Amino acid sequence: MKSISFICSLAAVCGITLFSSCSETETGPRHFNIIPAPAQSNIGENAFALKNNCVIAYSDESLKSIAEKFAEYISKQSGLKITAADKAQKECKNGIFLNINPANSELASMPAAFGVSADDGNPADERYTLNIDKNNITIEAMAAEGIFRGATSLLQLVAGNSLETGSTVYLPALDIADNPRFAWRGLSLDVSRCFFTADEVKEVIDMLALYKMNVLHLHLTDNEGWRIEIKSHQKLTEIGGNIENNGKPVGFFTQDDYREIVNYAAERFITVVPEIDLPGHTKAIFAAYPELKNAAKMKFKLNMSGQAIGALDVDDPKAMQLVSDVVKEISAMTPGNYIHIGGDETWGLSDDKYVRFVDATRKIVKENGKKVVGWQESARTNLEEGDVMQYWVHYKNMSLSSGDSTKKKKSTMPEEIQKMMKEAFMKNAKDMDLGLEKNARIILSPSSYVYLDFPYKEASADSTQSEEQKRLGLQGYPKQTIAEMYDWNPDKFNDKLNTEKNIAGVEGAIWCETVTNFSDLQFLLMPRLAGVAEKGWSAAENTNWEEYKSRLSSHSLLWENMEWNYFKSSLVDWK
Ligand code: TNX
Repeated sequence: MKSISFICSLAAVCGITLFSSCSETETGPRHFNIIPAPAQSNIGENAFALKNNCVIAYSDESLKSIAEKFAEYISKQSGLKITAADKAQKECKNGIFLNINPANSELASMPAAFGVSADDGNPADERYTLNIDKNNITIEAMAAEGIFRGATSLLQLVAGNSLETGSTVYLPALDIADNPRFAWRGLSLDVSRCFFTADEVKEVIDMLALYKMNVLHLHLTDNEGWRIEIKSHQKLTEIGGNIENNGKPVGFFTQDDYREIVNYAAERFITVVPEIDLPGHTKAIFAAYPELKNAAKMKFKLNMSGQAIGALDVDDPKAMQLVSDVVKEISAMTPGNYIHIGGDETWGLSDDKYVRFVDATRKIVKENGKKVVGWQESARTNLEEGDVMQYWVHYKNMSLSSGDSTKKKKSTMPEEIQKMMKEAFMKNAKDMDLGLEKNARIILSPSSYVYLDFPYKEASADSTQSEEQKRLGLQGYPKQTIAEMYDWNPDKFNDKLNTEKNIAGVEGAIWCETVTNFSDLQFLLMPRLAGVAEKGWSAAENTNWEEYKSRLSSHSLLWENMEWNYFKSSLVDWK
């Protein structure tokens, strides 16, 4: 970029709305609102005027579908008519040009992303440059994936700068060079505690794509329901997929539905990681196949939402045959490299049976040509080179008193359950070290920061949301503001973690015990999902709450346009 105004660059970096003083040519606010924060961004003095009939041209046939998608998204967001066309750059005057350039040296010299790629792709493919000047917009990348990420940044800018839909949108002149910090940036979606249709899951994929996330971890099975068709064991869904669940939606994905979801995600450069949660969280399996042995023993009832006592028995050949058949079918319909085998919260199961079960399941997954992810408890088993564990129990929230972090209130939990939980937490405290000793790669999902089922603490700016706010989120967790949940740094999270060696990536999770429909889900996802995405993509020095919340303020325009429900946190000055 020829002339860069320092004040304007600073404003851009700080996410401040720029007024016409930065522009000699055009008036109107020019808002810099890209989330996650780009690695490098400079804002110039001019503006690009996006008008009706602007063309998105592409250099390569492989970009056609991306150009068409973004022509549609940008049209919808701005109210302008934007079209895609196969044109050379020189024919593309006053337009948007998408260009694959494997020889781009600026892109080639960017720092490599840390962590693990869920599809064994090259994380460098996500890098892009976005240049906006008075005459043209150019997005360049080494692969189609980077073009998609860059076009996503452009879409956000259009949304943030569309004051009135249908009129010219002035975009700030910009030079952006961007690349992800972590290769694995995901969301775990619980479709068991509340079932969502394939179309609803596709909308969640749209949300992930909007924030440059690249993994959809589908929590397909749990006590409340088995949600994926397994042809060799039809009762898993016929019975296990239709268990009455307090009047909430039940059902399951056929294998065709699942493939449709996987393909929709792939078109947006998102990999689906399916989770079959074993050997605990298996009440739905026992409902379908009561003849299977239950290896969990407990002298008392576990009356906790989402939890149950019951575990498949590694010494029951029928159970292990079922595991083997399930893994085989899931592996065959999953193009990504990872299968998540669960392994969390096996209440009442002996350590010996737990270890042998997880080891056996891991072996089955590998025999099917896939790699393994397990929740952090799986660190207690015989992890092997290349295994991934997902760290989730974060002590900041580990008060046993329900709904209160201050510990002033006495717990309402029966004493034996409190004892059981306490023992579990003591073991959980050692999981990270165990995983590190065994050289596991670690997905960071610390509950206090990325569990999106924590109830919101601050008031909503919209008083009609008070009922939703009271009802949604697990009451056992302390309430957290969106600022508190944004306040962490994956690099500094644990002294023993070496970013380069140990971290696989960052993943948020949404658990649906309190969720009753898709609108409830959206309410818990937005706005916090954007913050999780930023921690996964952006370098820590580019993530600062005050500046982030200014960028976030115009994202309501995107969500409203998509008709997504969101929590109107009073901490943000929503546009
Ligand atoms: C813990 S996170 C669980 C889930 C619950 C969730 C509620 C994990 C591996 N297990 O079964 O739904 O807490 O936040």
